[in-house]
Amino acid sequence: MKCRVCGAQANIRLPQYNSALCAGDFIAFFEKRVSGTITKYGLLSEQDRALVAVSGGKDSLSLWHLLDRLGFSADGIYIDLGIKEYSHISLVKTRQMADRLHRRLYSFSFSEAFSKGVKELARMMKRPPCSLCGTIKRYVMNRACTDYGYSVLATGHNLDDEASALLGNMLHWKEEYLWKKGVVLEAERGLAKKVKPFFLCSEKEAAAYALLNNIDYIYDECPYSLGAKTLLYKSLLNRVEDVSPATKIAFLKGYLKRAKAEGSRGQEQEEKGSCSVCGYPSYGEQCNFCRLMTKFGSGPAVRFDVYVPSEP
Ligand code: Q46
Ligand code: ZN
Repeated sequence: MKCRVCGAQANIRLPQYNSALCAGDFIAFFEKRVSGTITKYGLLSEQDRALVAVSGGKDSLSLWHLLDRLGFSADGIYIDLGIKEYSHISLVKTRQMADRLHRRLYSFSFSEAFSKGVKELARMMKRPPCSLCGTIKRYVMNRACTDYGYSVLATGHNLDDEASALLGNMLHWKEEYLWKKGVVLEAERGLAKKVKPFFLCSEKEAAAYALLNNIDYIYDECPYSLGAKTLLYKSLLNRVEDVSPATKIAFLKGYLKRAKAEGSRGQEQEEKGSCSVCGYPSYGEQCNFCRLMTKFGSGPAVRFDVYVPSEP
């Protein structure tokens, strides 16, 4: 198998592009694709200050590294869920990347804020861990953007994450979520712009990029991640992809075209009011986060630890 660009021994096969590439040409190809997504969908400009949501996994650390390579000014935000060994290793990996890039890393700790990890807090609040975690993470990451003056929050969601979530929403006709997936969610009252530069890049590509750039990431996923259904949808899509390469990309690109026509965000904005506590957009009198905090018994005291790597 030869590299399609230089003819040397290829290191990675990319059937979805009918191609195979050596390490150097794959890195260049991957960076160009992400750069193309950023330009095409208007994700970032040179004036933006971005915050990358980093978990210590391959996608988010590759994204942080890649944005830095492309010359974007990007710091990191890490949420410590208080899951013993997993959270400890994740924090070490994210700090390593902050050191490598000489970038700031903000972190928010469940244990410090609530004296409990995500599992214990979820049990106390009688909520599934991921639902509670999602509410808190969304609020906290946005707060980090607004408190420290970042215009964009970038996440490492990849093609496989997005395609499986979309398939799940379609199979169950979850109309309320169906048209809300996208490469970009524009800023609105108090909410920072959110972007997904890896939207059209597969999990395998992100893993190869991490490996070829010696990015040290945590292999384990969050223990609450990947419910049985998400795993099933991912494996079904992979089986289709094996027989018919590029199906996943076509699925998401087709979706993006239709979602644009739906223009769901505009409608949604008109229907939403403001949270009486924090002022963020909310369907009810209080937003999900503030309701949670009221139930927890304290106000939304959100504090960040700021890690500043020493100069090179
Ligand atoms: S929601 Fe659930 Fe994730 Fe939170 S508890 Fe882990 S898996 S981290 S994306
Ligand atoms: Zn609120």
